[in-house]
Amino acid sequence: MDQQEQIITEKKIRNKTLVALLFFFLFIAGCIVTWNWLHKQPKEQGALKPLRTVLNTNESIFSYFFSSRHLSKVYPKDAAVRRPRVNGKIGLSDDFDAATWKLHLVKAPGDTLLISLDELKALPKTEIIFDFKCIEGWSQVTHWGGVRFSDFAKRYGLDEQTRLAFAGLSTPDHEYYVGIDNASMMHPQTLLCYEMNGAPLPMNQGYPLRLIIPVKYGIKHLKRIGSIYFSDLRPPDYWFEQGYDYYSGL
Ligand SMILES: Nc1nc2c(c(=O)[nH]1)N[C@H]1C(S)=C(S)[C@@H](COP(=O)(O)O)O[C@H]1N2
Ligand SMILES: [Mo]
Repeated sequence: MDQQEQIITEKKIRNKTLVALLFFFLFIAGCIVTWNWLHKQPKEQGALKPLRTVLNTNESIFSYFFSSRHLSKVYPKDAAVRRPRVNGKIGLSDDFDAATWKLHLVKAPGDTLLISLDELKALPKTEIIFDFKCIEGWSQVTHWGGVRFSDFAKRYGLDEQTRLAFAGLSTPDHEYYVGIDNASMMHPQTLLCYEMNGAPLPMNQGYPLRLIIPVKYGIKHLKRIGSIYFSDLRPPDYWFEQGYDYYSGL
């Protein structure tokens, strides 16, 4: 009796093991088939089409839950690194003439305001110390100062413009450019930034003016802003064209 029970048990174990192995191989085969299928799909805006669909779906879910009352975590000043890493250099050409720089604020086609750094510095200054996150996987607590984009929008009468879905920003040489939803632009922690660690921005960190937008990954923090315009259509975006997520929210 005891012996028989044991035999049945062993048989059962063997059968179960076989079934488990079978499922395992079916799973692996499924992965291979899916992988091959995925890589035969057409590209859409730099990414394989099914992946782009996933990114776009995430975007609609995350932007639905986005709230300007939700703030990124802030840190004390002494938590900030003294010499932040310099990452991208696209659009920071050497022939840039800082002396003649002005921000081109395109309110409408044919209606562009030229704004100097001193005019921006005359607006209320806001500082933020937060964990800057790059999509490549590193992050750093860094300290920035400048004018809140929402304060800037109020000063320059951008009510109508910021009701459109997007802002488009670009370097003076148009080599680097980003598109950002205006809900994120108007977030209270989004800055037109002219200071790092209490000093003017270094050249390679975007002097004279960069974007600091803690609700987004690093790719959207455009250094050396040349122009800003507004649109209901998605403005062109450098990394989006390389297949990255357009929204890139945190
Ligand atoms: N003009 C410009 N801005 C840019 C980039 C760039 O290549 N050119 N790289 C972006 C990326 S990917 C990151 S992570 C941050 C890095 O900012 P930092 O160099 O000040 O660390 O800047 C962003 N802004
Ligand atoms: Mo980045």
